Amino acid sequence: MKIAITAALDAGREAPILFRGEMEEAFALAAELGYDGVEIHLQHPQDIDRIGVGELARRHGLGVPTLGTGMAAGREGIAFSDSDPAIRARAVQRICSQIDLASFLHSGVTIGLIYGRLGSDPAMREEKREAAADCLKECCRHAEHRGVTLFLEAINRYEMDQLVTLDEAIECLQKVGSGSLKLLADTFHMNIEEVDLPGSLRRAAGLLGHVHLSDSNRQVPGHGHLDVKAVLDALRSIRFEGYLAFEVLPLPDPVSAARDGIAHVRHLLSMP
Ligand SMILES: [Mn+2]
Repeated sequence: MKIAITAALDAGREAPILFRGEMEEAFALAAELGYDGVEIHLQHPQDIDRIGVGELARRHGLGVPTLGTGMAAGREGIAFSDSDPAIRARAVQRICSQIDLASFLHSGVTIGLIYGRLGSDPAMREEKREAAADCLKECCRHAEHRGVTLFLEAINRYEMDQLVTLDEAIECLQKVGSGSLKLLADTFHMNIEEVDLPGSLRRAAGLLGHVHLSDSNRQVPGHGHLDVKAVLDALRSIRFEGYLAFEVLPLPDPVSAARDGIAHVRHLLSMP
């Protein structure tokens, strides 16, 4: 299993992004502390200099496991489930341009908040559910063409009202049925929604492509009360070989968090 920090040029105080600032600094910090990659969160693909970032990754020997896309949903209100077809088209267009960037960086693309909510009107829920799945299918076709993997994320009920558990996300993934679509398990959301974290991860065997690893309080592993060892053991048992990305609050400060998180996880991974 490989370990990544999360980084963004800028992010709100409450956003679970470990490092905020220039990509040069993010990659240098990740390399210095022994990480394997940097997960980049960005609103628009053109927000970063893709040639420069590709060069940074090569120079430091780091991967870019995935591009986080939730900012576009949060800041612009675009989503796959929107009842307005023009807004759905903008969301699909944004993800397709993220796929183009991911193809250049040998990265993946996360589909989280941009999948969108169903809302409270029962008459609209089924229609919105179908619309979101259709948007995802369209993005999968582009991803297949570009050789990029999309990671569909299950998100807790306070932020989303569909694909809340891993089982629900798996059902959607199987319905869409694309070789370019994998599951993203986020332990913060799972800690709220799942009955049994290791059991849910084992049911995702073969479908899981990426993990957002954070403790119960959205801090780095080891700073809360999640049974991180049990999560890592379950991932080992399903032979998960992707990235564990620390999608966490930068507490008490980014450098201490990055140092503590990797030390804790490497220690647990070294245990039988
Ligand atoms: Mn996440």
